[in-house]
Amino acid sequence: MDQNSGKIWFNGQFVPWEDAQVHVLTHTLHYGAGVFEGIRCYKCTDGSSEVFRLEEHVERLFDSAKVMQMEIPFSQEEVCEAIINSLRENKLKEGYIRPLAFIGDGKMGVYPGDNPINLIIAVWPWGAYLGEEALQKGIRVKTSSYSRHHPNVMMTKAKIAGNYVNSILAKREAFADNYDECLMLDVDGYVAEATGENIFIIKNSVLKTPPLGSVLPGLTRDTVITLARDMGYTVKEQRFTRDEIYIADEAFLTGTAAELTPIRELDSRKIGAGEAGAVTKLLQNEFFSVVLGENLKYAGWLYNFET
Ligand code: PPE
Repeated sequence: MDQNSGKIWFNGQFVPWEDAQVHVLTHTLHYGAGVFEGIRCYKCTDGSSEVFRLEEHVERLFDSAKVMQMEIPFSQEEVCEAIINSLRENKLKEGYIRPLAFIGDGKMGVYPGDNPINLIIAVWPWGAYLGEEALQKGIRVKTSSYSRHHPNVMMTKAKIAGNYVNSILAKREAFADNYDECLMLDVDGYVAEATGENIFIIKNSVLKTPPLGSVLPGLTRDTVITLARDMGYTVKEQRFTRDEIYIADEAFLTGTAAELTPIRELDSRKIGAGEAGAVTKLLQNEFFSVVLGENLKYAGWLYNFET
């Protein structure tokens, strides 16, 4: 299968890919009030499969829905089960999982009234988000002319579809200038995150990442903070400016899709030696050994299942 085939779980039923359709007056299509998740399933080194931090992703989906005052008509357990069943139905041993809760058609106008809340779960094979080379060699990043959300304008703890309009504007700008990704600053000018990833820098073996405020509380961010501390590194959740990245030894992005992607250049300045840094590589190796089920210490993060 690919992104355009297989079965999609739609409000409790599996439907063929081509039949998973909605009306053009779907409320979310007009106003962006939908909440979603991005989750990865890995084929482990021993041949089994696992979904990484499944329950926590589903919890974040429900948290996002709560922020948006959307009542998902299923329980968190039912959604976890539906995700595993989707992987089985599509015979997917490894790939990406995209649950989306959205407001259906009925009343038009900004106030969604009693329009129904729908839930779909799509799964598809997805390799390295920013390319296999990006994982090895690192990416080129440019500071965006767009600011990241002010926490009183958009709700930054929630993964809301409409939040990504800001990301799309920024990503188009970065791509037009031939960069792989862009760095987004908060409204005060401090480093926030990238369009779909959190950011870390390393200086003298100390890691820094922006505190939660204008950034999504990334589960990969949390994973990397835990792994780094367990490896003996100091990790500070602290505000920093873009020039602190220019003079950092290393920098990298984290996200479910992007995994752990080194940054080799920001705004035409090489970061460190202009390649994936040594500590970044150690963390990347540790991350992949965990998600591939090679490190039993973190087995609690893996939701193993039989396909
Ligand atoms: N910040 C943003 C804005 C974001 O969208 C993501 C995930 C993260 C940080 C990292 O969060 P986490 O995945 O829990 O570590 N972005 C998702 C969407 C990517 C897409 O193109 O769609 C993802 O990585 O799945």
